[in-house]
Amino acid sequence: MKIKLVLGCATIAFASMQGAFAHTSIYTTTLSGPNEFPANPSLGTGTAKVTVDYDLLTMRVQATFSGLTGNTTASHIHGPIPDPPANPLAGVATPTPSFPGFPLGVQSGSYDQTFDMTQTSSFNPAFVTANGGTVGSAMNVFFAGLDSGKMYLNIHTTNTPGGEIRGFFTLVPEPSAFVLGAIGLLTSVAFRRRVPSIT
Ligand SMILES: [Cu+2]
Repeated sequence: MKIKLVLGCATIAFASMQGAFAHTSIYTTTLSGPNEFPANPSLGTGTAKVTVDYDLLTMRVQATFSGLTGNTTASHIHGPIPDPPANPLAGVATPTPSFPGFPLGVQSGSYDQTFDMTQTSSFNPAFVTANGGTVGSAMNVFFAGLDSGKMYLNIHTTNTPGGEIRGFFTLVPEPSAFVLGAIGLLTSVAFRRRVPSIT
């Protein structure tokens, strides 16, 4: 009876840990000139992070950049690039001409905005048209592109109109179900040892 109760607690703990991790995915990248196609010698650098909440269907975009040689004219996420990528280039997927509120006319700055991915306004209309014609189909293509490393954030500037720095997003690995399961099992063993043997 007591063992069953303890295992039940461990199971609940395991389930809640899974819940805390399961529905948000984080993708990160480093932005640079050599990452562009064609590569350029800019010494500008930056980082970008995308957090997708698959329950709320939101996407938070965070970026910082500095050292650009030109002033920013636009930034957005492009993709997905073709497979295999003869040319690792693709059209703009997010709002055009630039992310709303992205700092323009500067050589350094930062950005943080969350998009409701169920809204047409979160996409380039041409991207929706080219990917099934609905927000739902476009969203699926976008998220699949993130998962397969085919989406990149690009920052365009006055002296490099095609893009001065960019980077492809890659998924940040989560604690695996195996690790979480092992934690749950160890927890249940630890609890069982403390149960006094009065039966
Ligand atoms: Cu662009």
